[in-house]
Amino acid sequence: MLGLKSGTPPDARPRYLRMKIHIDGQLLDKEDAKISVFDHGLLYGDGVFEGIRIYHGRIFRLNAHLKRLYESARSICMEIPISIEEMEKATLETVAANNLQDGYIRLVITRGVGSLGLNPFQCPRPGIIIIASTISLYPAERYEKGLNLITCATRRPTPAALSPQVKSLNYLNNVMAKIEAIQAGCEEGIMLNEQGYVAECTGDNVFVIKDGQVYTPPISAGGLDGITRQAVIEILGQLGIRCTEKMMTRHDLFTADECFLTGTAAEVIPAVQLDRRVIGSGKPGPVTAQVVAAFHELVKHDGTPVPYTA
Ligand code: PXG
Repeated sequence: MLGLKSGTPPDARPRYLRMKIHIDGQLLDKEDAKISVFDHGLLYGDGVFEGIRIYHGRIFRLNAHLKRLYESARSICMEIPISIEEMEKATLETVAANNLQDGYIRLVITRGVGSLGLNPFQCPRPGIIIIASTISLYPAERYEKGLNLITCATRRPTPAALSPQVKSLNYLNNVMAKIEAIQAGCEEGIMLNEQGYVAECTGDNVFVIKDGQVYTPPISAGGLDGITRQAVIEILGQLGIRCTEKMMTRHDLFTADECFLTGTAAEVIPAVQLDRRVIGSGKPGPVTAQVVAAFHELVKHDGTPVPYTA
């Protein structure tokens, strides 16, 4: 020891009440959940992840998240050492072990332990981490009044560098953009692609409403194919509101009647300013309110039930 004080005080709760974390097939107490400094997930951001919500005792669109996780892994030549069914079981067990009816699951698959050197083929086995906890991304007030956005100078990387569909452990591009937003006093930032078209936000997809119709950038603009985005497109269909994918510039946001963002952590949240310019009335609009209400209704029954634990 270098005489430094440890950052986290020991958990005073009895062992059975402590947060349990899944690592490589074992459920460990939070304090014991540790991985190697030689894991390439840490050394190179080499790995993939998913963020998933639990609402009212149901895991929202678990299968879609698992499919995306395995596709991200496949895209980076990483074979997850357990099947998708085993991953589903491990996820349900971790949620049950933490007695969560509402919360947030983080699945992390690292390249695994290797040597100092990029070569991923020297890492024999990917590491599996499942955290089931809670998340609150934006203050409650922002869901009432709407977010203020900026346009980030940091662009989404070209798909020729790395596919935006890979939810990799290297989120520095998004982190840099998030720093810009926060330093500008905003909560989220619009990210443009290399050509200057709107791709998405740092951790959310974006929708605008204009003359009663809804528009969102196509995935080919460089955003993640968001699972909340997909759910909202379905909701809009059920509400009889037309939703069109369209390449957009900042002009389309400045001139929109309403704007909202979607994401696992954010859910559906209104945005009322971009670059200090007011969008529409400057208040969350009626179409956004309808979508928010329908989304809250959807998450009550659309999901895999969490197994009961006494
Ligand atoms: N774009 C990006 C770049 C994302 O990372 C979304 C859009 C929305 O996709 P889903 O499938 O979640 O609707 C994401 C996902 C966080 C956090 O801590 C962000 C995400 C996931 C988990 C945590 O901000 N974003």
